[in-house]
Amino acid sequence: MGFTRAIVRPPAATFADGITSSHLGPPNVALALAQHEAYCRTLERLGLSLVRLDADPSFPDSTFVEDAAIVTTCGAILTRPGAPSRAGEVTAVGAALRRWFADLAEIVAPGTVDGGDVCEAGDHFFIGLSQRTNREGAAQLAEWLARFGFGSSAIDIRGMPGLLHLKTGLSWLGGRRLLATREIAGHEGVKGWEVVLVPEDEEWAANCIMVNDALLVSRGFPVTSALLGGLGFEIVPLDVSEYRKMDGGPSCLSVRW
Ligand code: CIR
Repeated sequence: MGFTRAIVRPPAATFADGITSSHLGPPNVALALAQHEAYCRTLERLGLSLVRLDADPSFPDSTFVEDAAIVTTCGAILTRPGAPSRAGEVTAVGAALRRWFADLAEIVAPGTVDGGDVCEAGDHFFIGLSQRTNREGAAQLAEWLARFGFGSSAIDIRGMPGLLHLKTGLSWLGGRRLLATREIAGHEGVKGWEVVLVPEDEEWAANCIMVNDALLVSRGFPVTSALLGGLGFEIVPLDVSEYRKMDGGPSCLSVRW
């Protein structure tokens, strides 16, 4: 079954005050808003109904809604983001989700989880251990997933430079197939999975999202797009340059179910 809904939230005027390690300079907020609108239109074209939250200037990173919740085919759970400045973001996302998921679960202290560290792959979930997601949070999530019969495996990315979240370097391509950076591909957590390697010098394109039959990929990575197009996907390029400046890729901008 495909996705029918997504939560999105535009960046606020304070967007440039968010956390970043990119050294790409400050984002242009007007351009970020235009890119966000195009992203929303793409999701709508692919058949999704959007829940649009208001921008919140008190949370500069709150456009990255994916980090605040994980939604599965069996239920939803609010995270407890690892960056203290982002902790309050779950309130608005939770309020929106309760309309569809009355018994919303939540990660509790001392656990921390960012949704960007959680890669759904059908009935299996890969959970990244990162600067944002700790062992306690990952264990809580794994236990909650197991209640519905979902499996999970942990992948420690703390020694992998350039990866803020697991999904910065890993995406599900359907079935038993993944797209991953070389380092993640070598991890025992993905053993038994078919891994398509993201081409060298295009590692940023490893974060893509499968929405129904299309694959939403960052624009500007032609080798990756050609590779993925060759696998039979409709490739939909997304302009996310301003989000990249703040360490965010295509998946971060929506919570989909
Ligand atoms: C942060 O550092 O938390 C944000 N500037 C970027 C979050 C990107 N989210 C994601 O990859 N899921």
